[in-house]
Amino acid sequence: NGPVVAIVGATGAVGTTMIDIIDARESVPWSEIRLVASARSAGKVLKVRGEDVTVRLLEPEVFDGVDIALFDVPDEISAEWAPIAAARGAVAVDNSGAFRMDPDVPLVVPEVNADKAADRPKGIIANPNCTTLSMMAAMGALHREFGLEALVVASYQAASGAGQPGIDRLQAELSAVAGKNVGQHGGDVAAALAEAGLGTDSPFPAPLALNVVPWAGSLKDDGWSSEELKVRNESRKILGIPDLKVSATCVRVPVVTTHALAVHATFGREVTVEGARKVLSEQPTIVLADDPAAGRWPTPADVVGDDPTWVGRIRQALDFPNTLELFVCGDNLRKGAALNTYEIAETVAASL
Ligand code: 2RA
Repeated sequence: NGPVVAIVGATGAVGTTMIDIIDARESVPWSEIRLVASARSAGKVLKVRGEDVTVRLLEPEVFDGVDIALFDVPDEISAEWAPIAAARGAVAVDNSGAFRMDPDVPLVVPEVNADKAADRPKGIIANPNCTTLSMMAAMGALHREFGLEALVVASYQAASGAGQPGIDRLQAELSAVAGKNVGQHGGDVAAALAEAGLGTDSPFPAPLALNVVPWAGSLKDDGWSSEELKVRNESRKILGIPDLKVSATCVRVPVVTTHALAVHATFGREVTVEGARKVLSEQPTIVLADDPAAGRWPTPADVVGDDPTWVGRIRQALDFPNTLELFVCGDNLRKGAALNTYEIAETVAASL
């Protein structure tokens, strides 16, 4: 009989993507897939691999008999409940920010550092933030070959990074501006949203429809956003380069799902575009879409719903030695969240 897996937060944007991923797998190792959520969603019935599963309430006893518990819930819920699951004998794989930088919690991207999943003194494994994660398969592969030294990143982050409320808000804003003469002189997006009854109680700090917003997360010291610091700190931990130079600017764009990143990556060894293309084309979880003459490059619209990370626009920086420019797109709900969490669970299950 296989291990028992629990999905905590099964009814959220990431939880439901997790169920889609499980449904699409040819086979799964689990003898039971337990769905868990807060009182608001407990009792709902969801289909998993063709069978009705009733969502159970998040309470300590729900982890009895569970081997691996996947958490797709806000930081404060994970902070409280992942240790409870671990104390009841489960390996907790957590997709929140609660444990990512804890030195006793590995931060795992299976293509890059699967070996770290075995060293989990707290019984907890963390899944990276979706923005960092979107470039990790590519950066890990290039680092192994060319020795990464510095990253300068600008993100183009989708609304679903803010969960279902982010998706709902962007869709409502798009409906409010559709067909209206706004976004040019004399047409004010904010006024159109107000006219449509959309208040300022948005997951985003400015209108997102017809706009780009240079902010994601919360305010940290010296004007940095929490999201930008996550890109720096998590990249260092995952790649195992404590002194990696990283500078990020995180931007929200009116895309529903799939984060994109423009990456300026400097290496310690000589790197060529052809060499990078060869390395990336050999990775099973990367799609190389890099033929500008044919108009082939990654866009979120191509990548949404896809498991691999797509990479293109690979150029040798003209004024920076051993430096490449790349454009990377990854579905933030799949590889950026649910898929990577599930792949960690598969890695752990294989070792039980
Ligand atoms: C965002 N990266 O896009 C965050 C979510 N984890 O908002």
